[in-house]
Amino acid sequence: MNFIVVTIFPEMLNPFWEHGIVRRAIQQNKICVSALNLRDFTEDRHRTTDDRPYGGGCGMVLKPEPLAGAIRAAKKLAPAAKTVLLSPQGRVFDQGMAREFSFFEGLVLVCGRYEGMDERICNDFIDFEISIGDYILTGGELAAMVIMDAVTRLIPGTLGGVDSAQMDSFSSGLLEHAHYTRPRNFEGAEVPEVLLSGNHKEIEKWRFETSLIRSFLKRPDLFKKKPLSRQEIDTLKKWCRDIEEIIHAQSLRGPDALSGGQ
Ligand code: 4GS
Repeated sequence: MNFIVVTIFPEMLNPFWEHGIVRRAIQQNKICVSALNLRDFTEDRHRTTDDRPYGGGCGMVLKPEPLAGAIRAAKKLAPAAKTVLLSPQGRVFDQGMAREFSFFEGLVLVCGRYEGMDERICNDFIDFEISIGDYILTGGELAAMVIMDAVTRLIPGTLGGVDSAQMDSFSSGLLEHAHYTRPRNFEGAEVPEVLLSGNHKEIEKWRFETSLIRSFLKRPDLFKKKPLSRQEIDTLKKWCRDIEEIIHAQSLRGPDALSGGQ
C-alpha cells in the first residue's frame, strides 16, 4: 500500500509514521508513505497556497493550481492509487470502508485547510470524499492519519497476532468482549472467575455472550443493522425466555407487581 498525503504541513505526519504498528509496517515494506508539500507546487514568489473566496466572505480557500499539481505528481508516483479528499461533507468513514481501501494499491490523501478548497478540485481530481465524523477539524491531516491507521492494520502481516484484525470490534458486526490482565484483584475489583478456569469452551461462550450483550446495550444502532447468526439468535431467544420467566414469576406476586409496585 502506497500512502501519499497532500498537505501544507507535511511535518505533522512524521510522529505518526515513527511509532508503533505503522512504523513497523513501513520497515517491513507493507506500506510506503510520503507527503507532498502543497507549497512545492506553487509558482509565485511567495509560494501562496490560499486565496480569498470569490463572492466575498470570511476565511481563505486553497488555490486549485498547487492542489492540481500535487495530485498529478502523486498520481505519477502511484498511478493506480485512488484519491481521497478528507472533508466533513464526505461519506462517514467506517470499518467497511477501511477494509475496502486496504485492497487498493495506493491512496492519495488530500488534506484541506482553512474554509476548504476550490470546488473544481473536488469535482475533477477526487475519487472519494471521506469524513471521519460529524465535527469540524482545523485541517484534514488528522483525518488522513485516521484513515491510514485503520487501513494499515488491515493489511496482512502488519498486526502481531494472525487473526487480530478478524477478532476486532465491528469486523463481526459486534463489539469485542471485555479484556482483563494481571493482577487478579485490582483495587477490590476481581477478574471474572470463568477466565481463570482454564476451560476454553466456557471462556469462548462467556466472550461470545458478553460481546453480544454489550453490543446490544452500548451500540443498539450497530446491533440492529447486523445480520445475526443462528447462534446469536438462539442466545437472544434464550435470554428472552429467561426474562419472560422472571417477569412471569413477578406477576404471580399480584397485580401490584406489574403496575410498578406502588
Ligand atoms: C474533516 C472531517 C474536517 C474542514 C479541514 C474545514 C479544514 C476540515 N475532514 N473529516 N477545513 N470531519 N476537515 O473537519 O475529514
